[in-house]
Amino acid sequence: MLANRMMMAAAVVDEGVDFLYGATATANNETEGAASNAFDADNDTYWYSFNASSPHWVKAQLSSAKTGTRYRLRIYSVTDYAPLSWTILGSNNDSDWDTLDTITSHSWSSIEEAFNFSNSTSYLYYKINITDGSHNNQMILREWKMYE
Ligand SMILES: [Ca+2]
Repeated sequence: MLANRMMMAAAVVDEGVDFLYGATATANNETEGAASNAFDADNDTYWYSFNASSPHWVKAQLSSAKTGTRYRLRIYSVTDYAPLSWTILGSNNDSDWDTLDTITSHSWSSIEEAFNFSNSTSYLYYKINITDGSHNNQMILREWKMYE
């Protein structure tokens, strides 16, 4: 029994600390939901870009640079206001951006999914740039978490 429990525990990914939590947040549009709602560890609050043209984006400014390699997105629903194509970008000057992950025409199986990417550079800024979604002029993210 104990051995089974230990095996189950080992199968769970230890993601560590979500370093986007509490980040200084900005977005292309915050008409119906503040950008900071994507970084408050509350699944009930969300960033909502409303009646805004694509791309929709949210940017996090950190107090110290972090080397992200994994992130989680929690969306509104798998069919409504869902991001379908996006890039994850990193910057240290809020001007020059490196593309860290590119997702195209994603098919959501759950309202929260995790994505991994290879990266060995620390960044002070992270941005998700959403180029396609289930609603062209609206976009919602409940949470965007990232881990080293
Ligand atoms: Ca939230």
